[in-house]
Amino acid sequence: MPAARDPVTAYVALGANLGDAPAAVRGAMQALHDAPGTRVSARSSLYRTAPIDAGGPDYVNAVVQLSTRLPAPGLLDLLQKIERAAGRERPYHHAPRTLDLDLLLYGDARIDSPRLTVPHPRMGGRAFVLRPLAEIDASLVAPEALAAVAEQRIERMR
Ligand code: PH2
Ligand code: MG
Ligand code: MG
Repeated sequence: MPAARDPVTAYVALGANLGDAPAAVRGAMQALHDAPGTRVSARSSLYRTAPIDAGGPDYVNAVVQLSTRLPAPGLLDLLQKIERAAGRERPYHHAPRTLDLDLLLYGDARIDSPRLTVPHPRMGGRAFVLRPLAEIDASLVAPEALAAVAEQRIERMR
């Protein structure tokens, strides 16, 4: 057993564009909440979004805020385990996927390892990340950043 550590606030982006995408995203939120040492402390709405730098159907995207006692690599292991349980395959880069879980922020950590880069290097240019993130915590997203992605198609689902 690793020593207990203080909880860290982390943010995870969820995405899916194969199969029942809303169910996959909601199921992943529940799996994160149920995982040992981790709970979901805030969740955004679900959004329908146009694929960016990728083909295939529209995505369903969302962001959750976590309170986690896992170290960042352990949290990444958990995200990949939940992706695999949802039937995730990786035939090629940016292929349509049943579930994608990306670690955006882990406290105020800066991580640059072969497995993991935090903050997520591409989050700044993506409306499908910035809009749901701003819904949870507007202080994390500059208005100029939102303005810069205003032309990307994104619609809150009801
Ligand atoms: N994920 C990608 C590439 N493009 N586009 C949208 N709209 N949503 C995504 O989650 C997404 C994407 C790679 O992970
Ligand atoms: Mg991704
Ligand atoms: Mg990913």
